[in-house]
Amino acid sequence: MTHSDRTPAPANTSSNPGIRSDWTPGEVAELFELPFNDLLFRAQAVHRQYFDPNAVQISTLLSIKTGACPEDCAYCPQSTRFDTGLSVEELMDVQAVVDQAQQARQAGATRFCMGAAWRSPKDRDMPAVLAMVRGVSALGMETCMTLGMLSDSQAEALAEAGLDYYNHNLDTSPEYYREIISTRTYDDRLQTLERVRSVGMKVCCGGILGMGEQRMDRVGLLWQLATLPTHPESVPINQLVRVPGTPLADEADMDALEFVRTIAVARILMPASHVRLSAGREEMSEEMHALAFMAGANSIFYGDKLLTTANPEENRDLQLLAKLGISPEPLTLRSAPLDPDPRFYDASSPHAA
Ligand code: SAM
Ligand code: DTB
Ligand code: SF4
Repeated sequence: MTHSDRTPAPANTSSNPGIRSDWTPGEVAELFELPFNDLLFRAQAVHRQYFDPNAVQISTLLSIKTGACPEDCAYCPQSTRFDTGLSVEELMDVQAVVDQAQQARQAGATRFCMGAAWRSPKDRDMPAVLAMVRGVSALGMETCMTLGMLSDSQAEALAEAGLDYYNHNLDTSPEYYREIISTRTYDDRLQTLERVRSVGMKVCCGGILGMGEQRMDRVGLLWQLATLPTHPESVPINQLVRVPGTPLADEADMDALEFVRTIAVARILMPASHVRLSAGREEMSEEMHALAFMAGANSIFYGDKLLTTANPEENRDLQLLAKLGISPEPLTLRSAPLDPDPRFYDASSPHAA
């Protein structure tokens, strides 16, 4: 199945009057400065215009190639430059990846996100990567990959194989980026995003909060995302997972309300995009999750592992979603319905908690 066989995601172009790509940095900063309740009220109103407020999209992650990455991203446990005690794993077997996707599908995920610790894929890796896309796609799941920078031909090959989403994060503002990564530039990232877009794949692009950046950097990141010609369909907002051995291991705690504010501003700026409450949930309370969903987050990574670090246990998430009356967002892009784990539905009954 290729892209053209799929029903498009919600309208998300600058031609849609509700969706703007001409935000100014001043407007973004003003949103951040609103009184908290006013900000959340606006975010909720926008959220309800575009989405079911009681549904979250469920994605599951798998690291298909782990560690020994030549890049120097200061947050990342997979860089070869930092001693994080991670065991290096070569590119996985195609069938093993498809088996993991099958399990994720059974557990209720509608999207399977495959990540590789590469600066960019080598052409010799592409046949296996493309086979993974086709294999996971054949299960009736949406596919996402994050493999680093792409050439034109790699982007074309992934689109041709039927990859739905490509994740490539801007991570932070252009100014603060220089403090975090030296081995590739912001412009390199924008160029890969442009390549992904030009071959017709959906874009998953967001950033990390809690890396010691200032509010103006959060403004800068969201402004970059919200002024892309077409907003990313998926906007992951990660809270830094502080991994011992990385340069950011001892960063101070991120202010929880500032994190929620950032989600709310993202929701207002990019109303038709899914905003994902991404890494860092293991350290977040139920109340923090509830505020983030109230602010407009409507996607999560589900499953007890992110790429290399921990994510909340499935049962804990099921209980929380049940308490909040939130259900998994059904996958509408496929003709074949998914049959997720019935625990999802048991758990989302009002009597389950
Ligand atoms: N190597 C590819 C790349 O960097 O483009 C793909 C994999 S990389 C691990 C994907 C994303 O994970 C990064 O862009 C970053 O936003 C996020 N990430 C990595 N380590 C993280 C951490 N410790 N805390 C939060 N997010 C993290
Ligand atoms: C994204 O924005 N967050 C995910 C996914 N895209 C690839 C990765 C989070 C990684 C957290 C650290 C780890 O588990 O290695
Ligand atoms: Fe490598 Fe990606 Fe980690 Fe950067 S974020 S060190 S590119 S795996």
